[in-house]
This record gives sequence, structure tokens and C-alpha cells, in this order.
Amino acid sequence: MEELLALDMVRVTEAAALASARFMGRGNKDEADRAATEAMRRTMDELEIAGTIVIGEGERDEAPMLYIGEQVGKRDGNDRRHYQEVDIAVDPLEGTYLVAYGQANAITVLAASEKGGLVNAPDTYLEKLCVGPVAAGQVDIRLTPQENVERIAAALRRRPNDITVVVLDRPRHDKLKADLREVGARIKLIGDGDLSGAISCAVSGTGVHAVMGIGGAPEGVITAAALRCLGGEIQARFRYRTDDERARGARMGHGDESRVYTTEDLASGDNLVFAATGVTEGDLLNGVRFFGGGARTHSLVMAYQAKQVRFVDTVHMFDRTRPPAVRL
Ligand code: VTB
Repeated sequence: MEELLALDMVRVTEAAALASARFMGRGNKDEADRAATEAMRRTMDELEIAGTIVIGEGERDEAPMLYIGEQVGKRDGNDRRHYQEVDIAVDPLEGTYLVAYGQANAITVLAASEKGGLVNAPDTYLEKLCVGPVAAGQVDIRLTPQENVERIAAALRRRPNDITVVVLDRPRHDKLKADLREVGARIKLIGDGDLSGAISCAVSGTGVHAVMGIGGAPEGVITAAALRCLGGEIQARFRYRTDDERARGARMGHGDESRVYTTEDLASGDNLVFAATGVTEGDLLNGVRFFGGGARTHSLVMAYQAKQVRFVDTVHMFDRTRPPAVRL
């Protein structure tokens, strides 16, 4: 299932990137998000799959499309029985603010698996610790940030002050930042987008080694799918903001706030596909580049079973008569 699906899925993230990149710098994050969501939905409906959105833009009553439970894929009359059933987790635009203000590292992203292979996470927060393959198995979210940095440094055969940790720039992370400074780690503060930070720390040469702190739970599941494909690791604990969220989380089976979720807990699928396309320029992926008559996108596509990680560089020709559409 994976390999064909992977190539289909990259079309979906590419379409969302092309649509939302037009809104770069226009100061309207909702507009950018809507463009990505509509394009993602439209392209998914061209695929021969019986897809179910398990993580998306929200509940049915609050999101017009790509809501949790929505059925996506080609409709052959009403008969979808002969298509493969897949669960899909989407973040049509990770970093809506980043696009609206022309900042780095916005991506369009999704993960897919066989039925039940991605955890149904409520829209709340997760405390996360993400590392790449070399430090995987060496860290423990129950330890202090200082201890984890020391363990990451030992795994990478470096000193703590050669380790760079990605942290969302939020007041809730003041203590975390102080702890990281105490152990001597470098901190890369980001405005948004801990998902793309987590992928970066599992790819060597990006200059970042870990993600720590509290961010969105739905994105944590997509992060887990990516890190399984790359051999990295995420550990996470639910962090509810309100009693309502806590009650909802408990109904979904996530009532134990001390439980540490592993990469496999969050993305347990035997078949996993991950696709992401750069919208704005990033550490890992180039942003969309428009030119007369076309555009060029840069994507990352991965399949777990197939053990394949592809960087896909696509020229989209809107008008074949206008050179220079394709160049090296
Ligand atoms: C955002 C976003 C992250 O978590 O910060 C969000 O930038 C939650 O944090 O990429 P805030 O409510 O403080 O903005 C993510 O979406 C993903 O984990």
C-alpha cells in the first residue's frame, strides 16, 4: 500500500503548498490556511482511496472540511469498497502565521496509515521530547532537560554546548529555557512549527538535535509518524489546558496525564506514509518558488515499511510554452 500511496500523498501536500504560498506575507493567516485546506481536500478526492480523516482541522461542527471523521477519496458512485481504507492525519498548513508574515519553515503535511495506525488525539497540548536516530532510546521525558541534553550530547559524542534544542517561543517555556541555558545547550527559539523542528532533528546537517516543550497534540501524532520513518523518537505527555479538554481527553482514552506516550504509541501503524512540502523557505525544505508559467516545490516523502526517504523536487508547469520552465 505504502509506495503508491506515498507518491499520491505528495501530490496532496504539493497542491496545498502551491495554494497557500500565494498568501505569503499578506498578513492573513486564516486565508493562507483556508487555501491549503481547500487544495488538500480537493486533491485527496482525486485519489483512489477510502480515506478517513483522523486528525484534521477540528470537529465536524467547527471545521467546514478535513474535519475528524470526514471521508475523503474518489467517489465511484457511492461505492468505495474496492479502494484501500486509510486513516489520514493532516496539518494542511503547519505555521499559518509563518506564511502570513513571510517567515521560515512553514510546511504542508500529512501522515497516513492502515486503519487504527494513528492515535486519535484531542485538540490539546502535548509536552514533547523529540530526538533523531542517534539519540533515540537514550532520553527520558521524565528526567530534567539538563539530564536529557547530557544524554543527547553523549550519544552524539559532543559537549552539551554543541547541542541545539528547538523550543517554541512562549512564556510557558521560561523555565525550560533557563534549564537549557544552565546545562549550556544552544536554543533555537521558533515562533511556530515544532513539527518541522522535530523532523529537522532527525535529519543530519540541519544543525538541530532535539525539540523540547509544549505544543499541539495533533501535530505530535504526525511528528511520531515522521520520526518512525526516520528512526527518531518522540516521547510525550498530554497537557490539558482546561477541565473540558481533560474530560474530552479522558473519553478518548487519554485520561492519564502521567503516561508517557512513545513514538509507537502515537503512530502504531505497520504501514506509514508521511509527506510534507515546503511553503516558505526552511531548514529542511525549500519554499515554493514561482516563476513565469509555473512553480517549483520541494517535498519530503517517506514510507515506513519500504524504508524509503525521498526528497521530491517538482516543477509544476502551468504554461508549457513559457520558458524556462525546467532547469537543473
Ligand atoms: C503552535 C504551533 C506549533 O503547537 O504553537 C501550537 O506553532 C500550540 O501552541 O507548531 P500555542 O497555542 O502556544 O500557539 C503547534 O501547532 C504544533 O505542535
